[in-house]
Amino acid sequence: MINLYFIGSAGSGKSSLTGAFAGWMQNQGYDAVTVNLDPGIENAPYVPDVDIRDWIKLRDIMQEHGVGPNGAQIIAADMLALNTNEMKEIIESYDTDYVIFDTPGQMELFVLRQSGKYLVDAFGADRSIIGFLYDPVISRNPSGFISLMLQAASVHVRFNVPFISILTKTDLLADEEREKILKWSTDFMKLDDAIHAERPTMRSQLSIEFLSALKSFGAGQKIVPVSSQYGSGIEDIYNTAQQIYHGGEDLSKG
Ligand SMILES: Nc1nc2c(ncn2[C@@H]2O[C@H](COP(=O)(O)OP(=O)(O)O)[C@@H](O)[C@H]2O)c(=O)[nH]1
Ligand SMILES: [Mg+2]
Repeated sequence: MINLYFIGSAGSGKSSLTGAFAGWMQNQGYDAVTVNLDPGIENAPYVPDVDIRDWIKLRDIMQEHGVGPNGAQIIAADMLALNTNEMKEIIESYDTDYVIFDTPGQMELFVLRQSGKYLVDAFGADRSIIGFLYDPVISRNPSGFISLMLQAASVHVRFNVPFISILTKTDLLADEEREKILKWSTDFMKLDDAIHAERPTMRSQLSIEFLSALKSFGAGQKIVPVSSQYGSGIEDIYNTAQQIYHGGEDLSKG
């Protein structure tokens, strides 16, 4: 069983990709279970098999603690850890190859607070993969792209499990734009050129060293381009995940 966590900034496409990935698995005859960890999810684009909202209700938290929606999100994030054992039991009652986790809308709630790390460890860090989502709108500019690389590096440091970088919603990008972003992810000279074109005053030596340091933290690996809307690239995520834990062997079809 592989635990696949989709993590990324608000609106980067985590929920959509969770639905698209589970749908793709089903179409291939593979088995996958979806877990929604976002108590604030609205109009979920899939029906979660396991849903944190069965344990944690934002409205109840707001009433009980006298806080607004943002405060409730923070309390809810901390409450994740309290429900881990029960969720784990339910998830393990499924006989499945993949458990796909849709994480809270606000990435830092899952990445920086204790409970996210606690949950990933409790569910088995040694069979986990993090899919880090690059939002295409932010990735368009070199400064936005580098900011996301920094976030990716911080997620990687925090969880310390194998990592897949994913560029989402590629149907919104022109072909050249998509290729440009993918190139930046592997060719730091190109990225350095681009950031200097955007920020002429930045010192070159500094940025090359900086980008190399990022690389050593797991950022700067090849990015997998996907579109949840058109189902493109989903198979590449699956193949990469299989490569990480099963040496590239396919699952048996059920
Ligand atoms: N065009 C397009 N829009 C997408 C795609 N994936 C997600 N979206 C849209 O992006 C917005 C945020 O997606 P969502 O999955 O809720 O992001 P989350 O906040 O990270 O869970 C929604 O309006 C989605 O319909 C995609 O592949 N293509
Ligand atoms: Mg979501």
